Amino acid sequence: MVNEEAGGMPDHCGGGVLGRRTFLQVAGAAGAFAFAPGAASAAPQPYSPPLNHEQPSVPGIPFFSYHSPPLAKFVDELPRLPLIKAPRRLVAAGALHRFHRDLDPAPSVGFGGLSHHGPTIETMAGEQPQITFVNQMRTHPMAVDVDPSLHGVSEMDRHRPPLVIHLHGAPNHPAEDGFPTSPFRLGRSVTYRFTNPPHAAPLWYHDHSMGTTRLSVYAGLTAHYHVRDEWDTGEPDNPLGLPAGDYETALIMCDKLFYPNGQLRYDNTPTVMAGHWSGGMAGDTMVVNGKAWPKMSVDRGVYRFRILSASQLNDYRLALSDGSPFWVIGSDGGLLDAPVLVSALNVGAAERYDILIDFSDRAPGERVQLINTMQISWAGQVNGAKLIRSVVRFDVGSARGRYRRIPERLRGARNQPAALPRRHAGHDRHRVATLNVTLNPQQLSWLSVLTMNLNNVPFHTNDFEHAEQGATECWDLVNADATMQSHAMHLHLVQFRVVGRWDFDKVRYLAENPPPLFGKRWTPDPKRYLTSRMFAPAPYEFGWKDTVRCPPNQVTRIVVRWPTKAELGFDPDAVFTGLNGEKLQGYVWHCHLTDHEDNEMMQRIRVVGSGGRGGPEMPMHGPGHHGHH
Ligand SMILES: [Cu+2]
Repeated sequence: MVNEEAGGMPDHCGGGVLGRRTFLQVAGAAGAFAFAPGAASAAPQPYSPPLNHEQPSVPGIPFFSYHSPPLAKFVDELPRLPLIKAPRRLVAAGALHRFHRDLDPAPSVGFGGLSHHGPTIETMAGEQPQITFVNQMRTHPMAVDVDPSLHGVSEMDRHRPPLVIHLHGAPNHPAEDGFPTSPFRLGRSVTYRFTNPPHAAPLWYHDHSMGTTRLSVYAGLTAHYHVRDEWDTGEPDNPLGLPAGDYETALIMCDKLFYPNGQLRYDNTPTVMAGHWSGGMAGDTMVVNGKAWPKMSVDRGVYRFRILSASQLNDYRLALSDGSPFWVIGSDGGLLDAPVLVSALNVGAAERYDILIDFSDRAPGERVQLINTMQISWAGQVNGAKLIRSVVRFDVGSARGRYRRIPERLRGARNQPAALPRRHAGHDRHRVATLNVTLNPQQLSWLSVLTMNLNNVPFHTNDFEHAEQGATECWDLVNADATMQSHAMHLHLVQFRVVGRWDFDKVRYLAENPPPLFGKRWTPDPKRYLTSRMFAPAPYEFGWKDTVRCPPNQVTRIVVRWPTKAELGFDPDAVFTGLNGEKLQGYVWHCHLTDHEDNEMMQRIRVVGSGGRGGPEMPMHGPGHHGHH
């Protein structure tokens, strides 16, 4: 089921040319998948995301990749990540963690006393929780995989791991957003006052240190941060009728690889020597909430699962093993207007989806799995890595659950939050960004010479993006990557909307617009190379998003409005002092495949006030610290 826009790509996005029609059609298409109020009798067809843009199957080199020791599935209970309201202080520290009953405890890192991941922070919309994060990490669990040839990485990172705290999806002050080149180490701390969004949303916090994010995220420094509001309260009597308490479960999914002794492993093939950036790590064991292939006992009722993919490379396509449908009720930035019935759900790295699964009609003793059917990335396949099918098994008990119905609507009705705005009212600027892999002559350490990048420029370019506060922009994210890799693009500070995707002729695009040497901006307009009509986003992508999947051979269009200083209550372009005394300015945007962001696929962006474009870059005499508190 693919929705197509009636026309091709419009000439430009200015003055609303992108088209009211586009958005209305898109919105109308979404309605077709949603429950119309009072139409409960007409059984809707579950939506299934199309398969034609996913990774192709390629022959791999058999026996070429390393494998974890064989592990029995579904022997460990799914751990419930503890909830914590308004913590004052969270320590990041190493600990031994057992990933499976039959594996020995292994070095790991976690927040707040957990040996892996961290507590789910529960906080209210509009609040500004102030939290002190302390770095007590000594030897990095993945010390052997630290690659000092990467930009921003040093030998010190092995035994004094850097830490950068980023609250993903929040409109934070730039000094409290976790600038990647501004880490703190053993014994030091930062105190951030986060800015919560104005409505309920499933955010998450994680390490964002330059060049080592993939290793620290893999080792455990990821956790949920759930913003609640007067409707999505998290209490059993919430006005939306959403499952709460024992019937609401946060999941963090990540495919991993283990040494026989239970230790986490990152070098998944002999082409990747430990200590050298690998391009992308594909595991062979699905770990959920820190346990390999766990099981969960469920009552016969409706459950809410808050899904976060902390995968480093692979996208997942989630489904139930018997094909029965489930509902998606929210995405990165909060709830959808109405539950979307699906038979499968694509989840890219760093994306969050909020889903409901109804076990009401199942017989006691029945078992059903949440499975993954997404073909793994090309690079992983070449190295012989295989798709991981099982995720978690649900064992249905005899008790009846507390929640027995799926809400018809989540927004726009009485005693509900306002419906999602249909679209931004116009577009002030059209921006093309290229996602590519390029030879980097300055980077001669094994595979990292294949630098992943945005716009053909490295992180430390002066030719980075400037957006204007209050401006609405449409971005065409052109996946020109010859390796057929799907990327997951993330913009800090904002929540955006997905407009749609086109197929394009990548070969001709590259041939007629050959990229110059790495370091020179390269953003050819893909308009002339489109080979399809616009595909509407999946109906579960219609809400607020901060991370978007950019499949291979496609142009993915998003629309983003940059907030103003007055709306934010602080200047998003304020010069601030990094933790090591350096003057900084701006935010970052990047691919959230952590191997990619660690090797240049990340850039700064400044969100300037009017007239700010000509202002000084990182002036030497800025204010010593920001003063919005
Ligand atoms: Cu990427």
